[in-house]
Amino acid sequence: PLDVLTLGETMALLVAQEPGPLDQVQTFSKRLAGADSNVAIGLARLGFKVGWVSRLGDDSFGRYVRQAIEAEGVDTSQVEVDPTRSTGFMLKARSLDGSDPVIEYYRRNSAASQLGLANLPPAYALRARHLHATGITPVLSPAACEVVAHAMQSLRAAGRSVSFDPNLRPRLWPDTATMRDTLNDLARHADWVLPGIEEGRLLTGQSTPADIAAWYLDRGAQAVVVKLGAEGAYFRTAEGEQGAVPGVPVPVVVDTVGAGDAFAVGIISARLEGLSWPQALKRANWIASLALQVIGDMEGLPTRRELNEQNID
Ligand code: KDG
Repeated sequence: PLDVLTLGETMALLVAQEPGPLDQVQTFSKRLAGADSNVAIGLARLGFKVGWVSRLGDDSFGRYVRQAIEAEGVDTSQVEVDPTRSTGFMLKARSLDGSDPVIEYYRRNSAASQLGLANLPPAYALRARHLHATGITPVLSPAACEVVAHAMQSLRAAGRSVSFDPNLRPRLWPDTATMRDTLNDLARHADWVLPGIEEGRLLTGQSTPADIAAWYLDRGAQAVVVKLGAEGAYFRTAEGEQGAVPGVPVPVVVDTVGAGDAFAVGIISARLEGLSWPQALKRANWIASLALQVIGDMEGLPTRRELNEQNID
């Protein structure tokens, strides 16, 4: 059995070692990028059994991605190698003031863009007790969108819990309306919806965290957690419980990418352990604060031992 299932594209990430425009950068270091595998790795570090479903090219980036994810103890038995397509990669600039760094994608028509129903055998999916889906996988292609929708519906129908992080990547969508409608349709199949405040505003047209949460609760969510950046996070449940938990101060924000995934690791792990929503938000804020302090997208994610030493719940 698996605790958690994720599916989506993971790319090689080339992070600039010096500031400046990407075309001027001389030295990059190679890491991993991919919201779904970031969450998988974070949960595996906390001792959960996690499966990550994807497709990779038969190339050096593909072998690197697979090895790095396997080294974290994540199950990659359902990862398909496509000899006809490449593994995607992306470049990330060095931001010196804590603002979101400039990124450049090389992922169009990648091996992972062809993810589809064939990649997720029902027997494998049903081994999981929780599915975490992100709004990045559905933009890869209609077939990738279909497998995400199918996974969400079938696991929920089987009584498993489902979380959904909209993870807006506007430049990958044809237009805002398509992005909004597709992601809101998917969110209907989630128990827990985890938008950032700006994402929630764009997707729902509401402005306050409470109204954004109410909008998703009206459409079938059991709980909504709205990420408020440095202010922390707000939650509201279908039972009417609500609250806010302040953020964990960070001395210097080194890189914002991956903080939302780190936050999801905190929420999912805490809820699967039976902790309360306020405890889950507290853990999520702490893990997100670690992600903000490293240049990679997943290097900041803590081990179970580091979490225990924190004594946060
Ligand atoms: O959430 C972090 C991810 O966005 C990052 O690791 C790369 O998956 C990625 C993407 O598509 O931007």
